[in-house]
Amino acid sequence: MKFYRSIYPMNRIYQTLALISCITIISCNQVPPPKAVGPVPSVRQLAWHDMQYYAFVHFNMNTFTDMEWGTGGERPEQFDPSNLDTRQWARIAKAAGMKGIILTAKHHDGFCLWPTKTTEHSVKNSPWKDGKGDVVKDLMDACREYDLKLGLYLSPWDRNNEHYGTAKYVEIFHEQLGELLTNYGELFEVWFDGANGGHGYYGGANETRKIDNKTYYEWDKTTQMIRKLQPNAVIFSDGGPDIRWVGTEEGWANETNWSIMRRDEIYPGWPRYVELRSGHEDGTHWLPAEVNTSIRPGWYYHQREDHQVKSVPRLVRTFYESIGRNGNFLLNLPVDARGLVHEADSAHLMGLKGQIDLDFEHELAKGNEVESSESRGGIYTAEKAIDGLPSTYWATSDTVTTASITVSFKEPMEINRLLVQEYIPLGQRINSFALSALIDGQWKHIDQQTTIGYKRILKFETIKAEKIKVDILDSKGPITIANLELYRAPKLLVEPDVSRNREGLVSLHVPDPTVDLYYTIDGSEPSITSKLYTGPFIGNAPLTVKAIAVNPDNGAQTISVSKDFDIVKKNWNVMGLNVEDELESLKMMDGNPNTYWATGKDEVTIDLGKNYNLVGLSYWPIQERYPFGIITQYEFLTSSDGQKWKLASKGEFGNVVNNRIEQKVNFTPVTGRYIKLKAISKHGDDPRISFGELGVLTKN
Ligand code: FUL
Repeated sequence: MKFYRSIYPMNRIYQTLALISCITIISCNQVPPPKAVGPVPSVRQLAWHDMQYYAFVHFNMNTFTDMEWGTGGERPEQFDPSNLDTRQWARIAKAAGMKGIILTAKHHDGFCLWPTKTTEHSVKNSPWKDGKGDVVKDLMDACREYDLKLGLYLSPWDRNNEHYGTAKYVEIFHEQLGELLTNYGELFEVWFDGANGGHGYYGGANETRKIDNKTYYEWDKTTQMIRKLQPNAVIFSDGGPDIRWVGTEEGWANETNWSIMRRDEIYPGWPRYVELRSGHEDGTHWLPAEVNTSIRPGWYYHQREDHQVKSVPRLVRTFYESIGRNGNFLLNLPVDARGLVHEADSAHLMGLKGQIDLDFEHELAKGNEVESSESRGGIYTAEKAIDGLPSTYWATSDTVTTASITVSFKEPMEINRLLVQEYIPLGQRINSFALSALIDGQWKHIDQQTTIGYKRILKFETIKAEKIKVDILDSKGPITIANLELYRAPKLLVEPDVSRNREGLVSLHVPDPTVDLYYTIDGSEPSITSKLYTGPFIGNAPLTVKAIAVNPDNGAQTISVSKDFDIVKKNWNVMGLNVEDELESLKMMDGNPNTYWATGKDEVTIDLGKNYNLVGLSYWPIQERYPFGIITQYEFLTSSDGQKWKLASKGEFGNVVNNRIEQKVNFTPVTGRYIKLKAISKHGDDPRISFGELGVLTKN
């Protein structure tokens, strides 16, 4: 009894507490959420936003014909991968942190990667798996195994089909779409390319056919089919209806990027594609941007681009300029003729993953004190912005469109990234915001930007802040912030690039200028006791530069890179040119193989300025996306007086077209002041010969 009595009052307390909390919950819930502002995303669009990063795979007939746009006149027998393994694609995509794969089921040349009933131009007539294969099905199975979503690219333009341009082809196109929508499980995205009409094989007609992209394909019908057969799939095209192209294939969105557009003006077909980069602030439809780019210069695999896979720093930049600017990142992997993602591509992908994982390893805002200048109360308090849950959010009162949110740290905190997300189920509202920090008791302005949307990431120099404040300066309605995260990313540590210009100035370069660089020029291995790089230095004589990059924060360092330079080209002069051409010709002697010079003659003669003991030559082929005039067989002559010539070397630059790296040839030493490189044969139909860079070797 005593016991009963003693707990009785406790029971009363619990009851009262329960009542209070009930009232609180009820009253909290009575604070209504803000109303939507402008267009809002559909459920399928919301799911797509969460995809963030996924792979494009361009693999089809072009992989075997070494083309980007096949004519349509190819034969199914040409499709013959030696070792096609879609599980390898999926394994790599998964390991890279991607959430899905979109495959070119049919590209403009019309070849179908699945055994369609609609045409003979498909895998069923190829030697691959004796015509019994189905690449789309294989990829569907691989995606299931690796828990990835599948999307399909179906080119409306078909340069193979004889009926292209007539109503019959549109029926065929719809039938192909129907097959893809029905037989391959759930799709997350259907991708319609914008390129349309023009010259093609068209069943042997070899002519130009033009169609009206707005009306010809009966887009209403394709949309209805997709909605019916794949209700969760978003539809991509230049202008929607669900997802838009970002208006460039270089891999970036504008800093200002609205997920809304005046869609009825732009869909279908849209000539003013530059506006796709930012969207429309007064958009009428939710139409977010997908940033598609390739990991190589081309969409399809070309062996000649094996050394041009985008570097990890370049990919990291693309990540920040797509996902960090309110876009999804669709990164293309050109699968090669074996049917595999190339080793170089996979290595760079993992490099990107490694760096992004490091950049976002420790979130620093959560668990700290947070306050806002205003909140609508209820469940919409500032805490909700840093609770790590995207479904809860801080929101202001209906009339408040300017407000700030401040995170205070117990100890000053090093920070260099802000990640912020609006609660987009209620629309995208913010069109101006600023970031400031309390450093040593003083408020300091860090950055001011425009839109946020689903996700915005700001990068800035590392600061040590007592507080961080985000000021929303302008919003189209009450503010909603679902997420505010802070990070301290480590420095981007990659090996330095070493170059020397025509004047003999040696430069070291890394993407992060706050990293320290150390170098040697005596052949020894560099370390942190070697010379610290403070700017370009003179390296006139032949020399070897070795360099490392070191993170001053933690002493981490890269492996060393080593670069040999021979004599300086300052006094070199291409003979027999007018002044204008002379200036242009410097591009073959500027130390930069990415600039080129081309000449209509089949040889080039250079005065080196004085006699040298020559032991070899070096030739960088042109690095342009569409190369021409690469010398494949050569003769190299030397002379002391420019009159009498001696043949120093002749031969072939083997595989130089496919693998456009520097060609170095040694020969029996000879003294000479004049050199002549003759093209005995060259690549391509262009009458010119081209040079990325030409050099001589004076030491072995
Ligand atoms: C472009 C196409 O023409 C390219 O070949 C590639 O498929 C790219 C993704 O879209 O418009």
